[in-house]
Amino acid sequence: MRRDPDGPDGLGLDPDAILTIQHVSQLLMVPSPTLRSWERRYGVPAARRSAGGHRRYSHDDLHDLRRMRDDIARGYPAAEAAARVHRREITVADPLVDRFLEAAHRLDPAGVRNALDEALEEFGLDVAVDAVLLPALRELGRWWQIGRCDVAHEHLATDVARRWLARFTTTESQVDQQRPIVLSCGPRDCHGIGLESMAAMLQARGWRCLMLGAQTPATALRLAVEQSDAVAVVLVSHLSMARRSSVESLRGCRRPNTILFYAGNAFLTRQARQGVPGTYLGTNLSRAADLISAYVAAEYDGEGPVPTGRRAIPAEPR
Ligand code: B12
Repeated sequence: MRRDPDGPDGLGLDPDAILTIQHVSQLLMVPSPTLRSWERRYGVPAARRSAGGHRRYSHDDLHDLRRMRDDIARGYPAAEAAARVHRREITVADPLVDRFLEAAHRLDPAGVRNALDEALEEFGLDVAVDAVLLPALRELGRWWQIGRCDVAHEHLATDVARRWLARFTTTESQVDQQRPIVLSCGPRDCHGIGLESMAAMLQARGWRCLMLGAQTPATALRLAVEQSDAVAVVLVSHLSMARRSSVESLRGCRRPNTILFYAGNAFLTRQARQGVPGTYLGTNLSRAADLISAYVAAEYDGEGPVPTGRRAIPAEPR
């Protein structure tokens, strides 16, 4: 996977992109023979075929395969993981979003935490973040805007969310020989939950992360990248008024062997991504975490340490 430093939108993230089995295998770090046997044995997914009969995967297929991989990594037998994929979890996550919101509205931190813990238990970290935590925070923002809740409810929910995410981001790094992934908000940005969620997902995938967090000056980010010889940078900016200083900060990090990634509502439109160095990560965090993993693994080209967190998916017999 050759990366283009001034990256177009990551191919892996264009929702309309149709992917080959090689690309899916690289993105998910699942061997192609395993992907073929999952389809043959469990119908996950029912991939379309090209004129030449080759499998062609949509993003929904990628999502299903990611669920299958994560559930097996969490110890589910393949057949049960496939059944859960076919059951489509999103509908099941919604009640947990409601419970998160109701608990925040009652100023009940334990209730908020329990909703997140149940999502983690039921679906694992990736889906708990993408299908429960972030939608709940977005909805809380909408409630604040229509006057249905107060900033107090927002602050309480944010505090519980940050403590919950901190459980997955240990400071003592098991892989301190690894060149780190540096995570930072733009110099004028305070919205860091997306970034902290990404740190949790990357650490769960075995990558070493250095978190600089909210309102990081460009000079501080550059120093951290240089001093740690960072393998990658993830910069998040959420407010359009903060976009320019964030792009400057990202530009300041350009160096030969550091991969640049960016995300956040400040970059939602293609126009806002014009001239921004690096690869845009989109709005699905688990998909972005897989893309960062694939790029960083390619950067190591197998020379460097292999991620430790996730159990490798064994190659299935042909
Ligand atoms: C919690 C919160 C705060 C907290 C942040 C605490 C923290 N440590 O993060 C505090 C109280 C500090 C705060 C402050 C402000 N906030 Co505020 N905040 C929110 C709230 C409720 C949730 C934010 C959140 O975490 N959302 C979850 C995120 C991650 O999900 P998302 O927004 O859908 O993001 C998607 C994509 O952007 C992308 N993404 C986002 N982050 C990342 C990271 C990675 C790695 C990747 C791959 C993708 C990704 O994927 C996400 C999911 O699809 C939002 C409401 C909302 N709609 O989100 C308002 C909101 C963002 N805030 C808003 C505003 C206006 C402010 C203030 C200016 C208010 C003020 N007057 O002071 C300040 C600005 C501070 C600053 N300089 O940044 C507005 C922004 C409007 C706009 N212009 O876009 C919102 C939308 C509220 C509203 N409804 O109006 N806020």
